Amino acid sequence: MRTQVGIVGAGPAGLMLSHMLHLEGIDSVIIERAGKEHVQARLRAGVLEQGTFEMMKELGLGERLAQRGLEQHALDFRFGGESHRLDFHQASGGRSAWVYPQHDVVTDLMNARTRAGGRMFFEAPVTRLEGVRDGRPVIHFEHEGKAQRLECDFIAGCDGFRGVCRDAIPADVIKVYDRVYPFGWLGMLADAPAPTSEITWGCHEDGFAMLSIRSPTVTRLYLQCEPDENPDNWSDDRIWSELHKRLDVPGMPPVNEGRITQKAVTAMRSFLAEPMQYGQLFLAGDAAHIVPPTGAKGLNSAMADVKVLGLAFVEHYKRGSGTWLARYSDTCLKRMWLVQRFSAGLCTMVHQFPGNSDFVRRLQRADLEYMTGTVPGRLQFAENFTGLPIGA
Ligand code: FAS
Ligand code: PHB
Repeated sequence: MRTQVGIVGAGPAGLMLSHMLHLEGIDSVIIERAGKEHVQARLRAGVLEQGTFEMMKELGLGERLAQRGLEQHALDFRFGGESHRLDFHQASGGRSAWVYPQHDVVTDLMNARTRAGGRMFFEAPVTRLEGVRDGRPVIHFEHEGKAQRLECDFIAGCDGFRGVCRDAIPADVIKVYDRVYPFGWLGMLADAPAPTSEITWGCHEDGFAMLSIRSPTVTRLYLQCEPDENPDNWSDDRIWSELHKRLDVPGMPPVNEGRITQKAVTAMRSFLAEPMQYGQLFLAGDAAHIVPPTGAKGLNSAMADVKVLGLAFVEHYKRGSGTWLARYSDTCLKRMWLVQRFSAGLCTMVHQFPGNSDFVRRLQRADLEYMTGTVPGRLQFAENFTGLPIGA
């Protein structure tokens, strides 16, 4: 079997890249180890940057987004017993964010690839890559009990943090940067309408909390917890009690309670691998980087990588130039370090770290007051939250 671009992974990065290439007449094959239903059902990110929203519309994926996406103009930070609304739409000169769950993005992309007859193999784990430096890359995978191989011009490693593609970069070439945080997020879905139309953060001395939105009747809720927390330790009563304590403030409608339909703990990590390319192998998305979900940058950074990589493949195949491919890693890393900076900075600002001194807690409060209460503070948050420019 042969294709121009072999793609490992059918998450948002792999699917979006395949869709972009198809629109430009470039052939690709996606190889995914999980089943199609499992990939589509995974609950993850919930917020699209302005650039991701525009990318989906430009690439013909905007129909359901227009119907179901909830445009966001501000975040409500709760600290000191008060609401501090940060209008990032006004501060950024009109840029927005959209609540549109990742599983809806994946569904839109999966439907588009299926309609276009895209070649996708599911329940097909990639076992190894061969020849990424000699100009004849091969992806080895298993499918329906048989060993298979895909010959290609290039390999896009879109196989997430626990994939195999990053390991194809030799240890004396790759450098990884890693920080694991001493807390996690207990994430929940509840059948309860959000009390206001805006995502709300609780920056409380007992720990962080967030109320986000998935639909007019479903809220996405998060509570800072131990990194290895067992969700079963959290009864519904304990969950609602902590959410009210960390989020409710006088003068604002309290959190609405409802049936909790999903509960899971997400670890918090900052990770980045350099370089993001090696020979004919190009890493995109979580295969190259992980950010704490605080800044809603995981999905959006994957899309930013894919936009750069897709345009670079178009330049190669349609204009015969390899300039952008050669610069892919540098282009993505320049933006990704700024995304790491924003995500890690927010995460450090709003969470309670074990052993935090009173001095550090007071600095956190000063950071929050500067970010929400000054023009430069609001502008810096707004530029990052709605999405930094994506370099070509
Ligand atoms: P993905 O991990 O989505 O996709 C990689 C794909 O590769 C998977 O389908 C996997 O099965 C496949 N794969 C792996 N190894 C393979 C192999 N050997 N062979 C074939 N296929 C293989 N981001 C936010 O912005 N906000 C959030 O609130 C948020 N919450 C998250 C919660 C959780 C529990 C997790 C894990 C992540 C969360 N993220 C969040 C980050 C998340 O959205 C990622 O950034 C996003 O899925 C990245 O997309 P991909 O790079 O495509 O990687
Ligand atoms: C989410 O809805 O998952 C979400 C919203 C805002 C954030 C992070 C995550 O800053």
